[in-house]
Amino acid sequence: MTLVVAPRERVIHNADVAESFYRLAELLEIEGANPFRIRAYRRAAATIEDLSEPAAALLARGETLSELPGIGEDLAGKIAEICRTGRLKALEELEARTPSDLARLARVPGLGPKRVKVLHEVLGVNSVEDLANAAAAGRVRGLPHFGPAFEQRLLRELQAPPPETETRLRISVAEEYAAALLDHLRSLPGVGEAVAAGSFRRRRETVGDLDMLVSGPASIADGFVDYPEVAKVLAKGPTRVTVVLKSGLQVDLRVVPAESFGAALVYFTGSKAHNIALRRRAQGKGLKINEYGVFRGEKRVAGRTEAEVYRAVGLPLIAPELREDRGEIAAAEAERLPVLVQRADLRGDLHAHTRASDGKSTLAEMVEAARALGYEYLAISDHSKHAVIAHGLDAARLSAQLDEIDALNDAGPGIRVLKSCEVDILKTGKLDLPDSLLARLDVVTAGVHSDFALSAADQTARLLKAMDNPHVHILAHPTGRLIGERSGYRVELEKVIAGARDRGCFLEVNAHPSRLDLDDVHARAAKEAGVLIAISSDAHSTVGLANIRFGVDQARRGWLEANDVLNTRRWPELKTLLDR
Ligand code: DGT
Ligand code: CA
Ligand code: CA
Repeated sequence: MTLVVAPRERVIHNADVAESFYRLAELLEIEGANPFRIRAYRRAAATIEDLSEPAAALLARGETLSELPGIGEDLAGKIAEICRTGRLKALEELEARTPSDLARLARVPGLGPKRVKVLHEVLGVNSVEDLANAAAAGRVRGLPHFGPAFEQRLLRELQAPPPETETRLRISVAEEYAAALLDHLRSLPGVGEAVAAGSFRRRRETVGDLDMLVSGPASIADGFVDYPEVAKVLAKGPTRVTVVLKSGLQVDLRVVPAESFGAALVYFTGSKAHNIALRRRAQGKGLKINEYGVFRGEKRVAGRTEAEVYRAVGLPLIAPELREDRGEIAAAEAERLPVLVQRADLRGDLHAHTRASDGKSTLAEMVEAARALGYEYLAISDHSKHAVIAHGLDAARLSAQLDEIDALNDAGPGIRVLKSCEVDILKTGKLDLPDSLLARLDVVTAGVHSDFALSAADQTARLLKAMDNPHVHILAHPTGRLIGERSGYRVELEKVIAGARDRGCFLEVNAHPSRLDLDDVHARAAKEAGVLIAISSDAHSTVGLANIRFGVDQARRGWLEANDVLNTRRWPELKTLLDR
């Protein structure tokens, strides 16, 4: 019998769709297209990036994408086109009529599409070389909004070596690649178990590469290299393969027999430091531990499951998130491992936006989505007025929103809608809204969105001053970092943590996969200081609510139990805790 194998199609990831839309927006901007159209593509890209499931999978299930926030019929059609064909005709046409170097120019720091448009139209600049010549000849400074200082800066930028490309992927992006790879691996004949191990399984905020582990026959390695996303095979032996995907992501695959799967899983989940500590412990008991099993002399005493491996060295199973050699082995030994918080422990979300500021969904849509998740409460926390680009609310608009929320709660929406605000902390540490208004809120989250360049002492004083205000409950994204984009502002976090404790304030683990702020280490420091953590989605659309699980991952890496988390409380208890 001949098996007919359907040709494998390239998997389209949300990152591919978003990249097409961002590129389209960029080229349209260079062309001077309608700003609303440009913004629509950027919003759609952001929505797709926020989806917790591939758009291609939604389409395959017959769901209508035009119901997603910010995505109308036209954009839904374009997403479907990308998912179906891997291409976008509108983008290809635009690329064909734009000089190829202009998009690259738009990425020179300080330039952007609008300036590139001017350079192209007025000076005929078509390439980086053209621009360098024009700047060197002093022809750039005379353009409106450019000036001599900008021209000098441009010259420096053009001479600087290209920035180091960030090669670590955010966990949310890695997850999409891992899920598609696991689907592929599980479709191969003879595959027993298949797991994405390594830093991915430990839920680190970023991953360097993916480490896939499967049990089954060695032939699986051949099926793996046929994966349509494989761009290059770096190494291939009978049971181990290393490839690079078209996206640039490196994937290591190991194929092991079922009796070694648990030992291999421990080994390839790591971390390396945890493995070394475990091996030392095994040696102390006269055992040898490696990726094939636990051995006493030549005899294998464990290896099929992870639990069996840990048991062989006298320990209970340690959750992958804890395997960083940060005291987990001693805690396991003493039977004092934390019972880690889980997504199901969360009773609500204390940080979400609506269209009133920079969200993409309406108040009613956000509330319904939170209800559908089974939450008991959702806080609506739009930005305050100082956040101008986020269309922040002034006192009058917030006040109107509070009335709207009262009316909504009266109508019995099946969930408690909490009145809240993400109020800006001004440079001085003062808040952006009057106390009289803050007093009307159920929960106040305060955050920094400007003046990142203060000294550590000034920034620390600013945050402490904000928490001095008795209306403030939660400090949002305490360091302000954006993973892969900018490091946090300079701040003495130990003082902020102690300050929060002294004032009865809470700290946020912002769950957006680009923030994850506090990070795992500082979340743990907060726990040890006795400060409760709010794990919050910071959702800017209905689909963004699902990001909360990335915050749960980091909280687990920070050893947090349900009791250490503010929003595991039922409303009556939460209400008591919010009475500062
Ligand atoms: P990454 O990829 O940089 O995000 O971090 P990992 O932890 O995934 O590291 P990776 O991919 O180099 O290796 C995967 C796991 O394999 C690692 O967590 C532990 C194990 N491993 C790798 N090299 C060694 C080693 O030299 N000794 C031991 N004991 N384990 C290792
Ligand atoms: Ca890895
Ligand atoms: Ca690896």
